[in-house]
Amino acid sequence: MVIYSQDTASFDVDPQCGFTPLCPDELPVADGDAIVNELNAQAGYARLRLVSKDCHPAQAPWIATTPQEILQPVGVDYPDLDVKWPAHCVVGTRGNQLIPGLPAEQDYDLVVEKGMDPVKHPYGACYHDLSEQTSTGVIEWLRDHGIHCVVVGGLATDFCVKTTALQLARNGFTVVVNLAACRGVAEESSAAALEEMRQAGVVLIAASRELEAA
Ligand code: VGL
Repeated sequence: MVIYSQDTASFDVDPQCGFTPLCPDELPVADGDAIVNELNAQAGYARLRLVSKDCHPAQAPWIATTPQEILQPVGVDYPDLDVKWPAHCVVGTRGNQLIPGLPAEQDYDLVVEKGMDPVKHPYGACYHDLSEQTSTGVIEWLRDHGIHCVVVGGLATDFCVKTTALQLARNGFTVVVNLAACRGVAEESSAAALEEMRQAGVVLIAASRELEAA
């Protein structure tokens, strides 16, 4: 795939220790820390590089207190929450930090924080809520910077990467998901995510070697 770096951004979606085996008590995605080289490689094709971060509070209604609660619905009292998850990526903890080997936060062109509000647990990086009412500013920022194409990688394929890619595609960007720069929570939902992204017009590539600079 030919990439015009001038109008392309590389988007590292939630590449945080809390989604890797480095933090086994959080939400470890198998091999989640193995995405670093591919994220760094895809960024070489883009003029701008941004990163999103889950920045969760230590206590929230969506946090499962027992393993049995994981993936159970939070309940009707919280219209902007869906299911429960283990606590992860809490501000001020190691889980919140970027995976070692990625740039320091200040070296990204934009850092997008999400998930701070305890009654909201968004997956996509473009909106602060599941209902997509409140923008995080990513879409506006990309437009303001003349970006038309976004190369996406990160964690996890079946949740935050998928939702972010779909949001960008719906907003008119050409979206390329670099599968070598992603890992999923579960096999079945990751396969379904790939299909959903493909149907939305997202381009799936196996690895950054499929990119060609122009
Ligand atoms: C994620 C599940 C729960 C993700 C975040 O980053 O994909 N998945 N919270």
